[in-house]
Amino acid sequence: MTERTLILVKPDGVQRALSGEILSRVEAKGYRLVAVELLHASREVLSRHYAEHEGKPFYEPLVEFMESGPTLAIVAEGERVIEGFRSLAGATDPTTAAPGTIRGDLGRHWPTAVIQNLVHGSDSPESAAREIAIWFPELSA
Ligand code: IDP
Ligand code: MG
Repeated sequence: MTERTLILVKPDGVQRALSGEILSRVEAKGYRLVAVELLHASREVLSRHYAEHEGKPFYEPLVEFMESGPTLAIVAEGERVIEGFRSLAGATDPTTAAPGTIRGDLGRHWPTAVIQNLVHGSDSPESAAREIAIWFPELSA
């Protein structure tokens, strides 16, 4: 069954000019781009997007980092794209993320309170539907 996922190239990825490289990996894997938009996320959008992390020690640094510059928001489509993109992205910690993944090949640790790891990808069909409605309400109407 075809599904959709929300992918974000976070501000570190946009700032490092890796948007094209990351989009290219999504396309090269065979997924279809449904929507792509460069935007500066508001705190309102970010607090909804990261609601599950509210109260954690890295929550405020995470939201501040995501507010610090433009993000490339993407909806991609294909069979099993949700787990497929999580696999392309690699583990949360970029230092130990497997080589061959976006985080493993392009990411590293920086001296910041939040882990900067270039991308976000929805982790389940429920998260994908919820997150697409936050970032691209026009696609969920
Ligand atoms: P994920 O992005 O791999 O799904 P989550 O656990 O959902 O990881 O965390 C969301 C984001 O919050 C991560 O991508 C990373 O930027 C940041 N983060 C997660 N855990 C930590 C931590 O322990 N310290 C600092 N930042 C973290
Ligand atoms: Mg997550």
